[in-house]
Formats: sequence, structure tokens, C-alpha cells
Amino acid sequence: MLKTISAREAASYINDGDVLAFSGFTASGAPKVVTEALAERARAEHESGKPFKIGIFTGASTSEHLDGVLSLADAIDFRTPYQSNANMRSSINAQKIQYFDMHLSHLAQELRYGFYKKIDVAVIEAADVSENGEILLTAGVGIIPTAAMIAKKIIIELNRFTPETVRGLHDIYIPLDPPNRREIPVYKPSDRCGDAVLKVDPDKIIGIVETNLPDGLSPFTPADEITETIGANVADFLASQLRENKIPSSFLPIQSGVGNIANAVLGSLGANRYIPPFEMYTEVIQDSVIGLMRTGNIKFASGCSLSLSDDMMTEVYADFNSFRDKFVLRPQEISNNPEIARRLGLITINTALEADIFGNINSTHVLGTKMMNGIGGSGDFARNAYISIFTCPSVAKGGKISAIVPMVSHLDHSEHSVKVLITEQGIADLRGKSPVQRAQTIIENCVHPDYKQLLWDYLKLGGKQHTPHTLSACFDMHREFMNSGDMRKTDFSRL
Ligand code: 0RQ
Repeated sequence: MLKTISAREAASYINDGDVLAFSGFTASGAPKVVTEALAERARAEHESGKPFKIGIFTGASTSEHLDGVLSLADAIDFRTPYQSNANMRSSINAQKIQYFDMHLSHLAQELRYGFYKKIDVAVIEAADVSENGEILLTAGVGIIPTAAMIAKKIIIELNRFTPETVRGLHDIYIPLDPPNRREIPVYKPSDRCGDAVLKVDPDKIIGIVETNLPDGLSPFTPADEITETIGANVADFLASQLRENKIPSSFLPIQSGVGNIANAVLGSLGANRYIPPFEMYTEVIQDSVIGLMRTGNIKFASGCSLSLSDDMMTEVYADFNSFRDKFVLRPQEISNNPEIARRLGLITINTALEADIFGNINSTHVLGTKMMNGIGGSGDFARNAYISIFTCPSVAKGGKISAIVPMVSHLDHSEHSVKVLITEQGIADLRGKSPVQRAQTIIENCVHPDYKQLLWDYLKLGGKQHTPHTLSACFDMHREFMNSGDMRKTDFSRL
């Protein structure tokens, strides 16, 4: 018989040095109260002079209730695969937390392969749980199907905020591992191949903690002029590809990253009259998707989480019957699966922090050293896309940083995975171009006017080489920013 316990009692089963896995993907579906109790426990242990730190596997970023409180309580030993919490980011960059960044689709299989520490406890947010161990998940899936299978013990957070009517939203499927793996039978975004519920061994369940809390996501800031222009450029580019028959006339499924730019891009795709109604095969389903479903621009969305603001989530849950046949939520191993991305022919749109003139992308490290969030799913999709697009504003920090530099200060996506670069300045189609041709296209079309001459000067310095780099000067713009606080003061003409 499953028993109800308090969050504090649940936390008492977790020991210093344990490794935990949490359900969810972004704040959606991530546990909320056991983690708060755990942070309290860690603080109490530290006050009495005892060590208390845990290792953490999650789907992606989480929320203040998890990454926020546990990093503030100095309760984390290691963390993977993606995060976006300000406290956690500071702790990672101060080496207080050992963070390793990885492709989101890799984590579940690598846990099964035994590459990492064993999971002691999986904490799972559920909308329902039965005595025989059938768990109805909430708004995010992440790595939890695999984590629940291999964890020694399980704690359930039964969150009454998610109505049981969401039964059928999820498709839980774990592939066989090599050498026995077969193709994953998903041939279009709406195909299902697994179960509506997660099945776990009920003997592993320590107890159920009851909650009634929203995920706590806020709406995105409305698109500004820059993000709107980037979005319009993406939509114009895709419309041109349709006209030139480079994309089938029925269009192809879209994958789009998270954040304000991604939101603006989706809005522009919906507003462009040449883009037909489309499907999504992506990881995060954001507010803009719901708006575009209502206007008929998006027909279906497959993802790993419904990362909706609290108000939008309440609306969707209240009207779930109208959305029932429009979504499926999958484990990230499937939502981000390279085999499926390649098969479906995804048009992928992800965000860069920094790009270089040859088309390499840095999505994760500020000035090559400080971790921002992590690579997330961008690599899963970009490498295997039909067309892989990267977007970013051409400048950051009020123009003092050019997002386009001679050489990226950290590499996440190499030139081979980047087919098109788009900023508010314009579109650089890099397909079929040599390094020097790519550099000319990027400088001409994507670089901010304040930095164009500087980057032409840099390119000239390289002379006649296949990739005209000058190793003694390739980080001069970064160095200038660290010295004077403004990349515009770089001077390549002195060399
Ligand atoms: O800092 O907020 O202090 O001003 O970086 O930049 O323009 O607000 O962009 O919020 O969309 O985030 C790449 C981080 C972009 C994100 C990244 C500074 C800039 C600002 C944020 P401030 P913006 P966004 C789905 C797919 C990787 C993973 C991925 C990301 C802050 O999109 O994490 O795509 N992507 N996953 O001022 C120094 C530069 C900078 C810079 C911007 N060149 N140098 N700082 N900034 N460019 C996600 C999942 O997998 C769940």
C-alpha cells in the first residue's frame, strides 16, 4: 500500500553523497517541495558542521524550487545536463558545483549504459499514481522514464494542479540499447509508439508527497524590434526556400529553441502568409505555440514539455479536450532523437551567443570561460536537420560586444552543422560556400555596421589561406572587451 508522507520525511531518506534524478523538463514537471525540504535539510546539516551534498541529473533546466534553492543551500556536488538558474550559474562559474554540459538526447541512454554514478533516488512529479506503480506524468517528461527504471528508490510528488484529464498526453518509450536497438517507429510528429503512463516497480516507491502548485513560469517579454526583425528574416528565408522548391510545398516540421528570440521567430512564421500551417517536432512547447494553434498556423506539436506560463497552462488544462489531439510529450531521448530528426527532415532554429565569420557557433560560454546555460538540445537537432538555422542579435551589451567575431571563444556547433546564420541585419546562407565565401557572406549580411570594417580588416590579415585566420589576432576583439569594455576599439589595421 503506497503511503503519504511529508516533504520533510521524504528528504530524510536522502543522504549526503546520494545521486538524485528529477522528473520534468524546464520548470515543467519538475518536483517542487521535496527539493525545498532537501535544501532545508542541507542547511541544517551544514549548520551542525556536517557535509551534505547531492549529485543531480535532470531533463534540462528546472526552477527556483529545485536548482535555485539547492544551489543557494550549497547542497549540490555535480549537475548535468542544462541549467538556467542565476544562483546555480554563479556556483558553477565559481567551481562550487561540478557541472558537465551534454546533448540532452544523450543523457538517458548514457545513464543506462552505466557511464555515470548510480541513481539512488528518483523524484517524480505525477498527476496520478496507482498501487501497481503506474504514474501519470505532468507537464514535462525529461529523463525520468530511464531514471525511474534504474533508480534504487522513488519518491512521488503528487501535484493536484495537473488534472487527471491529461491522460493520453504522454508517449513513454525507452529504446532497446545496442546491439539490440531497432528503429524508433516515429514517422510523423503525431506518431505514438509507447505508453500513456510511466510504469515503475511499486516496491521502490518510498512514499507520496501531496502538492498543488503551478510550475511558476512567467510569460515571455513581448518581441522587441530586434527579435521581431530576426523572426521576420527567418520567415522570409523559409518562404524563399519554399518558392525555390528547396523545401517541399507541404512544408516540414519545425524545431525551435527556447527564449525570446525563439518566441518571436514562431510568431513571424505564423504571420507570414507564404508559410503553410505546420507541425512541430521540438523539445519545448512555449506559449506562442498555443496562440498559433488557435489561429490554425500550427497543426500539431511533439515535445518533451509544455513549458507554458501559469496563466496559459491554466487555460490549456481547462480546455484540454480541444488540445488533446494536438500535443504529445515524449522522453527527451525521443523528442530530441537524431534518427527521428533526420527522418522527419526538421527545420531547426536555435540561438547562438556568438558566431564566427566562418560559421562556427558558441551557444554556451560567455567570453569562452563562463557557462551560460548549456548546449541543451541545440546539437541534437542542428547536426541532424534538413536545414539548420542559427539566430542571434548582431550585437550584445548595448553594442559593446559583436556577436560575430573572428573566432568563437568556445565551440558548440561547428561550421558543418550550421547552414544558415540570421541576425536582425540579414541572412547568410552558408550552404555550398568555402570558408572565405562564408566569411564574406556573414560580414556583408549579418554583422552590425559598427563592426563590418573591423571584420573585413581581420579577414584581409589572413591573406590567401584556405581558412584565413591569424592566430595571433583571432581573439583581439575579446581581449579588447576585457581591457576597455568595448570591442569597437579593436584595431586590426595596426598589424
Ligand atoms: O545577457 O540578460 O545579462 O543582458 O546573453 O541573451 O539575447 O537575451 O538571448 O535569452 O535567447 O539566450 C544562447 C543563452 C540565448 C540561449 C542563449 C548575453 C545577453 C544577455 C542572453 P543579459 P539574449 P536568449 C533549447 C535549445 C543554448 C541551448 C539551446 C541558450 C544573455 O538560447 O542557452 O539553444 N541556448 N537549446 O546580453 C556575451 C555575447 C553575448 C552575450 C548575448 N556574444 N557575449 N554576452 N549575451 N550574446 C533549450 C533546451 O534545450 C531546454
